[in-house]
Amino acid sequence: MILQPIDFFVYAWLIIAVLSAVYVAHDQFRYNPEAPVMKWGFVLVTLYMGPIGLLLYVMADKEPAPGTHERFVRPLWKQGVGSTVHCIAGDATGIIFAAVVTALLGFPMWIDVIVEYVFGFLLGLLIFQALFMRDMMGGSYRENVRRSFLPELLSMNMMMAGMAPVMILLMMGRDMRAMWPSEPLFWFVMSLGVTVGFLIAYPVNLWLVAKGMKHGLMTVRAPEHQGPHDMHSHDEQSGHGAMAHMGESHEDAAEKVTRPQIVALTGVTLLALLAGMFVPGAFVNLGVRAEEVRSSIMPPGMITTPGTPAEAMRDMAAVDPRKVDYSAPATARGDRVLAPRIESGVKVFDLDASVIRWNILPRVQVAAYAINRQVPGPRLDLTDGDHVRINFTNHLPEAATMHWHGLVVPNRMDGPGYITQDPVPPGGRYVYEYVVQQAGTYFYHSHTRPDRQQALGLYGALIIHPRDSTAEPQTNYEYVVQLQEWLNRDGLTYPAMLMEGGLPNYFTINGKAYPATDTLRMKVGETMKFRFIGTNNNFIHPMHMHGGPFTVVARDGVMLPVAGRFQADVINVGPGQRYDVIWPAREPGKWILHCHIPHHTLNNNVEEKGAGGLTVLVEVSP
Ligand SMILES: [Cu+2]
Repeated sequence: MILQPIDFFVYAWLIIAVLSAVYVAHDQFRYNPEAPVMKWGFVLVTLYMGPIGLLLYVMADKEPAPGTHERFVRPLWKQGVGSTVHCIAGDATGIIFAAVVTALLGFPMWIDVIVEYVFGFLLGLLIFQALFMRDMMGGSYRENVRRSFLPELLSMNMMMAGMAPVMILLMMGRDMRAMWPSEPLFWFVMSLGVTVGFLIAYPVNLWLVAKGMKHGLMTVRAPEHQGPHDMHSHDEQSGHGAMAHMGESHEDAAEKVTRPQIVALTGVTLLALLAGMFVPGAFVNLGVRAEEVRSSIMPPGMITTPGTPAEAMRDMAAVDPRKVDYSAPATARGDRVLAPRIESGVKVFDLDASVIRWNILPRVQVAAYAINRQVPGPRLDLTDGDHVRINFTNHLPEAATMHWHGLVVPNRMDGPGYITQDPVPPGGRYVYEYVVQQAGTYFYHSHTRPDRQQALGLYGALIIHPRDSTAEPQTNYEYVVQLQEWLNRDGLTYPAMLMEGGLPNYFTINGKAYPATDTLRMKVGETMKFRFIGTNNNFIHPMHMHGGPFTVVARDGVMLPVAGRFQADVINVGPGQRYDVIWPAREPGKWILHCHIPHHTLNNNVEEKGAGGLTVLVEVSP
């Protein structure tokens, strides 16, 4: 599934890698007179490095015309390529195998890199060098292990010095899918890591080949091409035997490898290795385990440091689009009144949380945490004294609870997760039951990680009428205003929060941004009660009405005594606050209700039809 624009490139790269490897395998085994171990080396390296591996093969090893391989592969740079290919094939196979296993076993990243190094080194040394090369080198297996140890160490150190930082920094960057082996991005990052490891290991291999300490490319021809010789005998221009001829080297003292050279080179490669493995730890948290963050994509601009725990990453991560289980029609509205079932005098409501696709504008979809497949969740229209039972079912990918904001309820019905109850796990259910003892404007919302869950849409209105309906001020109309901030970028929805990278770019009233918000219609002389609810998480929204002041008649569900009511044309609605205001239509025309933070009346910083976001149009006719 394509979640990010980069995914197109990732899939293309992986397909090209497989096709390239198939071509190289076909060509090597069918036509190219290369030693079997090198044939395998090129196939694996092409699988890991994709088009780069293919390029190396055709430039350095593929016989251009029959009988020319011996001459073609002679240049030192090609021998260096061969040596590096051979090293990388073994090392990278071990590293990738270890990376998959350590991810699945749930090791933290810092253990991953150590296990990867050990596996890569051992596979390179014991299998690819000592075992596969024994035929070429002659001698016993043990002898070959001893002889290969130093070249393998130097080469592997440099390989890992290049590969480790690429793996660590890309895996633990914004898109943590790269940490999990079932994600294509994991394989793409591995591919980039191997490619960088190849480049870093190349100079050392070049030197090792020049000094005759490692193999380069070889030519092995079938007996009919080779005449009476044994298949394993080397052409004198190729294979190990060729080393002595390379670079017109002579067996003189100036060309001999010295102990100081070996010591200095070993030291530098070890330093490079340690730097590659542990310097990235200055930037990312190497204590994170892949399974903790396996599908997290962090918002652009989120600050992660070595001290950022996996839980913080999950908290700010995008909703995984693969978890969406319903797409609401673009025209669907939230805040629908939910009719209760009456069971023995109890009003029973079913609230079901799940991940949905929701249009906040005709062309802008968010992935929302929704109740009963709408944003905001359904409105519960209650009356003071009602006995209610609410069956809360959680189909979200994380545990959740419901809280009845402002209501007096038994403590175990209050909803704060881990405080008054265990959070309801995915697939779980909890029954909230209480008798309503208040009247006014209230709301419900998630109280488990509300900074994430409520920001993604887990809230809805509780409108509670007094037993005596004449006890509240009467108006011609009522309109509930539920606010929300959204962060939606490149098709991914993140919970908007006041953190670096978490700032919202869309704003909605009742789940829609202007111009998709409702248009209210009234006549001059009629009155409208707006019930503002601070269902949003982050900002105080100064809600402003054009066309003259309104009268504030209630705050936080509590009716103000007549003497305490006041007129205003801006009311600051903070998170959790409610205000009931009554506005009389005085003049005909188009009057707008909007937040007075101008950024909140834009859609991703774009003005549409004169406004955006937190704006509602009131059309007053004469
Ligand atoms: Cu605002």
